[in-house]
Amino acid sequence: MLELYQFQHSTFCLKVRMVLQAKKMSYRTIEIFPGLGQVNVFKLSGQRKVPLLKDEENVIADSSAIIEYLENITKEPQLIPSEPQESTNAHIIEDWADTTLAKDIRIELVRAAAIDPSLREALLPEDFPESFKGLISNLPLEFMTGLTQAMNNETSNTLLNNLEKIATLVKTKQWLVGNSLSIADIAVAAQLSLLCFPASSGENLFGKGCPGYKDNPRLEPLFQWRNNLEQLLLAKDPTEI
Ligand SMILES: N[C@@H](CCC(=O)N[C@@H](CS)C(=O)NCC(=O)O)C(=O)O
Repeated sequence: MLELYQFQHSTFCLKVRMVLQAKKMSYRTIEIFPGLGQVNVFKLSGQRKVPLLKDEENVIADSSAIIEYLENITKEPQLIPSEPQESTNAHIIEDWADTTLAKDIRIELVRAAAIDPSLREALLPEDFPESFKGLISNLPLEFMTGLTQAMNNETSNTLLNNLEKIATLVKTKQWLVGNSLSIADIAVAAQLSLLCFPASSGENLFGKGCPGYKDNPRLEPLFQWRNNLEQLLLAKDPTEI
């Protein structure tokens, strides 16, 4: 059985789970507690980040490397295009989503959490001790607002512009690259979860997200596209994707 070492709310872990769902592969998740729990990840892989996939004696770190590994063991549906131009485009979009998009969205989430104690509490791991939860959601805000003041608005403008462009695109085209689902769609959709948490994030987070994004009418087609994609991964036969 494949084992996915993960943080429940990590977008990179969600990206790998979406691929496992698309390929209808069975797996079990091993929830890692940030900090101490990562010692185990380090022992297994020589690095501390999740997602980490363990398939018997094979241990693979990094979501993109994991997806390549999964693509090699289960071909259907093919998520890394073989046609050279589509393959290049899919990899470039995946890389953009994993780096620039991921970083800009994390900044927005920190901003949103700084002003919303209930979001801060909901983001804690499900098995986080109840007695500490209140403490964290009531932390003085100076620390987090200090962080957000250090960031200028440039990020928000670029992020919003890029997201609006994708929102316009997905109104008329179902897939970002070519005519079928690819790693490009999955990489972008996974990062979007922090702006507007989908049902799969659990009842504590569902509906929460970042003001200015989750409630922005111009981005509605984008979150709709992301929700449709999640539905499709859950419901469909892999050959129909
Ligand atoms: N490029 C990596 C990024 C993975 C990553 O940044 N993981 C974060 C969780 S979202 C992590 O494990 N952070 C813990 C740490 O840096 O100690 C991938 O695609 O898997």
